[in-house]
Amino acid sequence: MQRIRSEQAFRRAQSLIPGGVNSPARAFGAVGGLPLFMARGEGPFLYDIDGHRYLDYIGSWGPMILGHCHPTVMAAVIEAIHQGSSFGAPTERESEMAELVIEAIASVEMVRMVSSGTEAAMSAIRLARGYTGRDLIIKFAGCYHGHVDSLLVQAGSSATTLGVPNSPGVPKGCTQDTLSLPYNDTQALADAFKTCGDQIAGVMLEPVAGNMGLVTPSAEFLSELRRLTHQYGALLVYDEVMTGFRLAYGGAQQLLGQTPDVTVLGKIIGGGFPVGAYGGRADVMKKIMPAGPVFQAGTLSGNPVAMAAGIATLKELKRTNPYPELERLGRFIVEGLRKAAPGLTVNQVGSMWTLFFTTEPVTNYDTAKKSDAKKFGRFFWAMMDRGVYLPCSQFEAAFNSVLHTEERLAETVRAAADAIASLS
Ligand code: KE4
Repeated sequence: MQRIRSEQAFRRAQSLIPGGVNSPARAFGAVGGLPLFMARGEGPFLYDIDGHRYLDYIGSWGPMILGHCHPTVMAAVIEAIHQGSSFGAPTERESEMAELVIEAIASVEMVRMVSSGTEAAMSAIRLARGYTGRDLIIKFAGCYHGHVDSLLVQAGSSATTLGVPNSPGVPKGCTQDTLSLPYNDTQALADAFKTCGDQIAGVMLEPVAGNMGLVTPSAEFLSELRRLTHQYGALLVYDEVMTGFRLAYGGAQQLLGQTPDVTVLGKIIGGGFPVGAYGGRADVMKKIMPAGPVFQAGTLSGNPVAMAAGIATLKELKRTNPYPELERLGRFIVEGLRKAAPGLTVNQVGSMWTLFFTTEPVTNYDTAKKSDAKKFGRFFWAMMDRGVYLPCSQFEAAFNSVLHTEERLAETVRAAADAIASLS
């Protein structure tokens, strides 16, 4: 498949933007080849600037659960933009968004809007430290919480893909208070709390991990997380930037029957616009300035146009409740992929899934890294040539939208069988 215009566009971008992209995950470093430049999205499809159509399983890395150019979301954005794009003053749309989030997620009593998942995660960490007066933060290898200095230790997502366990430019002072433990390892967790439990401000994790590929938590891991954080007075922070409003209207925590102290959100709540949020127990959130002493601010926080997109998206999800069908169709494609790729591991929750090029179970970062990432790269391009746009890394999750019908998923399964046969 010729992609001349993307090649030209990439060459131009490389002289202007570091690596030619504004986020490393898009550079195709993990799969080789040159990134595609997109012209537009429509429903479940993306169209590159060479005119090729792809069934989109990235969905902007999660936000586009309703598909591209959803009419209700577009109408809300157009109405909002005619009233102005940004005021730097409070608007009622921010309260409407806050009400929707608080109503949807039982553990969230108050919420603060910011402009990205990274900003939300960074603020949640500052809040945990400010609320407890402690410094230590626990995270888990393979989980990614944005490019937060103190959390760029064994990050998942593109940091994993680039093989950079922690980034240059992060002073050791930023990470000396960060413990990175293996995901799903209750013994390591118990040992950490036994050793320094009274210094731990918070524990942050992806309750269902998407940034090492899709990895699910064990019930024991989740209950130990809640028990130990309660016992030692640390805050339990669920990073639901990816899973919030994706796996259930109430997020992964609703699906898993868990109650964290703080929840970090992003992606879907912006409906494709730059929105992040962090929320949780009122007594904790009231520590945030100007209600409390913990500083956090943002010029475009709660931007009215972005709020309009997010509100329209959440209202559509609340009205249609697509989650049972997303789960059914998630199982449908995974069963098909297991037949198309006998022996390979496929993990799935709801509309998130990952085909790992390994025959072993994938339950944490180390087992995920046993996958043959090079073979995944060849599979990625074989699927691209068959009109299927998968996440461009073995260590990412694929996302079905509500417009990924059974027929389209079946086409993907047929393409996968053909692609895998072409690899041998
Ligand atoms: P943003 O700052 O990219 O909005 O959110 C950071 C973030 C925080 N927490 C979780 C669980 C996340 O998945 C992310 C961002 N996800 C990546 C993809 N795995 C975004 C893609 C990219 O970096 O370009």
